[in-house]
Amino acid sequence: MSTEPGLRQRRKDASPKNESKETVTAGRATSGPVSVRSILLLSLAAVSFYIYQNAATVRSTLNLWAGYSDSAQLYWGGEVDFVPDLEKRDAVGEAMLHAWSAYERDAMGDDEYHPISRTGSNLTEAGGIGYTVVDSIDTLLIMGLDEEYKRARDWIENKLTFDQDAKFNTFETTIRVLGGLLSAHHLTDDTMFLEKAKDLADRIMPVFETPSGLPLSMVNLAKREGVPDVDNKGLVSTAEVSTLQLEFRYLALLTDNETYWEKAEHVMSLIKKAHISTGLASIFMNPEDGRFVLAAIRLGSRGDSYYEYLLKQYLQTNLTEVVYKDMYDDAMNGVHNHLIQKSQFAKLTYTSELIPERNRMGEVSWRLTPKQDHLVCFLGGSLMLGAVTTGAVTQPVSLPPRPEELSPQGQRDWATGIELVETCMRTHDTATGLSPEIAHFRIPSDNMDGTRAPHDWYIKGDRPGAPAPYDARYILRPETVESLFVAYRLTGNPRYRQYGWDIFQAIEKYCKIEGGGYASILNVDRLPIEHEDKMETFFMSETLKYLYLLFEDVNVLPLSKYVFNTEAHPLPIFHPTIRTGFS
Ligand code: DMJ
Repeated sequence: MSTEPGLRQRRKDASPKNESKETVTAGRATSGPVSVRSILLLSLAAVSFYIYQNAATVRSTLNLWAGYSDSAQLYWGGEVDFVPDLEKRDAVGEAMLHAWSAYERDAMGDDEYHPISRTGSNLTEAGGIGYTVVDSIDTLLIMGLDEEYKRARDWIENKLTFDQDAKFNTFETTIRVLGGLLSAHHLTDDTMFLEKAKDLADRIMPVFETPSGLPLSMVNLAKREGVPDVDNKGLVSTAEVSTLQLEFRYLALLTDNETYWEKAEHVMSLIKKAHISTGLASIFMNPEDGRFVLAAIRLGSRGDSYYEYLLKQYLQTNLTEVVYKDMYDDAMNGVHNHLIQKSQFAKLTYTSELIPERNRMGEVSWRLTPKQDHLVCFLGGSLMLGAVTTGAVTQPVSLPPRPEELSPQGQRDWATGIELVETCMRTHDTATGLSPEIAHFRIPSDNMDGTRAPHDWYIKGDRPGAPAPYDARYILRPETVESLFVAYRLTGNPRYRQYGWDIFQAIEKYCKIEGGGYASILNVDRLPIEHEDKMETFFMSETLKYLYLLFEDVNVLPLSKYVFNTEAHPLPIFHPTIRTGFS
């Protein structure tokens, strides 16, 4: 896929690094009056402390000096730079090789990898389903890692079987494995991938056999049976049922089998029918009656990719299915009216959650909770992409878009998208430069004054000496770099590359395991760091892919021709031959 020679080829050609070894001659300290030196040191300490306490303010002041006024940030008028940065791209490629080689050495074929113990494990005792191999294979292809790709392909052809008598998560299996196979098929035209994809999809299809047609959360792949999620009383999560559509629709196109399309599309018609008046969706639905149940409303876990796929279904079929534009626009109005907030001090744009509460009379009220999952960081890029498509008054819009090319809603979404990307970057203002799993934004009622928390946000439960709370982890998630990739492709603004590079450097510094692979860390705001022995499959599938593409030639996988599924597997945009069955 690269327009440049593959990474292996480039590595052979690479000349030794020109490392300049600066010799510093330590001079003797000038023996000035002690008091002057002390004053200088004290002032330096005071300035450093002020910068630490007021990182966001200092950063915005520096941005203003550098010419990034608020409006300039929104409609980038600076130099548009779409030139590939091959050195940085290849550094990310080397990271992929470091991750993949360790997995291949220690755990080839296993679903998951543990880089510290150098072991692999499977999701169930029945056996693996190619979770890591299939999730990573298109990244190997895109990066030109041809030998690794060939071995991965051979493993899929000869060793992978979906005949596993155990229950697997419907959504995760679809986005990682079915999505990975479809993407590999598209990039190579190799029918082996399509055959495997059909086999897997046919084993998943029985999940749709419920009274409503909403798919069950789990599936037994050997028995071809949907299995209810007893932990959640048989309910299904909204994001999970509504994040299968890109994959099943593309499979329908490739196989001419409309059933895949119809089953997946029926879910969307149910969601439209069950419509909550705000345009938002609660995070659980009932597969018996196809309705929403009273539950939290949020853009984070169990909600996130519902919003993502509303837009992407509209994009996948080349802006032809207006029903998805309407549903997406409605949802984004709900997001703006109910979930978007400004932080107390630095006025950062963030998203909150709505939690339902019942009083003794059974009446429901909604509590606004200022909690933003790292997962929500997909939204910045998504809003920007929506602004130049559903929010455009002309097609195609310029890159970057001019305000007059966008509708009022498009302008609103563009602005919010850019602001959310900035906020997600501010959640990287931690000891490691990495963002936590969950950030809580400060509100007056939380009794956190400025002396206890230096930021507009904090990590709940993070106390000196106490074990790291769940919220403090960084598990190699992709959402911020996903948005940086989209923001860069739509603007050519080099600041997004710089942000991506900063995150990549932090990953290299704190998550890289010398013996091979990368590991999650338990607390992004504590040094020295502690690792957790796990490299999530989305690190190779998404995080490294988006970082690589951030520095790659923009003609590789252009957003005008591709939609990325929620696991970063690129699927082509096409013109549908099947008509939308609902409006
Ligand atoms: C991925 O599996 C997908 O991006 C999903 O939509 C959300 N969670 C992970 C990555 O964080």
